[in-house]
Amino acid sequence: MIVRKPEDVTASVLEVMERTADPRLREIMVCLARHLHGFVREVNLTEAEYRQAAALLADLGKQTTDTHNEVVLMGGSLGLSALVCLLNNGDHGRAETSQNLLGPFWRLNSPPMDNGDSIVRSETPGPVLFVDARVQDRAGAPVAGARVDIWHSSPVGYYENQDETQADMNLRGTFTTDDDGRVWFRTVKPAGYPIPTDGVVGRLLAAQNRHPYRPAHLHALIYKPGFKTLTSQVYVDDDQYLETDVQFGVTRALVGEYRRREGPHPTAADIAAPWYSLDYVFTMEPGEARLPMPPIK
Ligand code: MBD
Ligand code: FE
Repeated sequence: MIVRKPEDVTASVLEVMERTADPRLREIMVCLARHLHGFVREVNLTEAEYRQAAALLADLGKQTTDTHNEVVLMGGSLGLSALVCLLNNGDHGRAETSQNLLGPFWRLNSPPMDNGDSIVRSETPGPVLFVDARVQDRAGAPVAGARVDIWHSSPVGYYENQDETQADMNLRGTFTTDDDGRVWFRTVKPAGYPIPTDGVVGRLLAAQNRHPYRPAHLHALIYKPGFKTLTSQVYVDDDQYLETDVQFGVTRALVGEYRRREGPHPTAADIAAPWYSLDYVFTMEPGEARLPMPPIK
């Protein structure tokens, strides 16, 4: 089509998108073209702004490495990962779900552990936390023999791979549920975590006067054939950033009750008060047991 007016561009792009061979890709490309063209019209995008947008997308790519993904961070900072998660789980957003964001710090080969073990592998100052978790199916029946891969930041807010003072795989470990669907272990209480702000995402946060914090959380990746692999996080209920998570990940169902204990620990005399305990129930949904691509090595 030889273009005579702006509407002609949109019409001829849509016509081309309609020729996409794969039906799902066709649906996506037609809708994407419609929204992108509509967006440019609605905000009256200028030529300078269009060039800036292109440079920004290129920067997102350039700032992404084997150990850092600026694109994923931006998706989270725009709430896209949270939205995609909720629309694809818990009966398409109609029911509560334990599913949540994977985040950028899951690693392969987290060490296998026995129930009762500690995942503190090098001196990590901070309040002791005992976690007792149960994995159930939608009917409430225990899921036995599930692999529960746990990882979290330290009490000062760094993941092991970002912090030279922590041993390799500190605050990471994989447990197996017993016949009652339970795993239990000892660790330290995680702290809120500031996402990196030295890239494009940092510029966005600065422009909007946003803090870079995620509320403190404990990650779990739960795997058992016959269930959809459960990517979950349990947020700390006394965290000041629960309402303003920079990645929009906090749901009601995932705020855990981290109970603060002032008295001595019943069995371990070496544990200083306050220490914490967390009891939490994860619910697995039917679906495919498939591990994600590790975001880092
Ligand atoms: C994190 O620790 C995290 O869990 C997510 C989802 C995004 C950035 C950092
Ligand atoms: Fe995290």
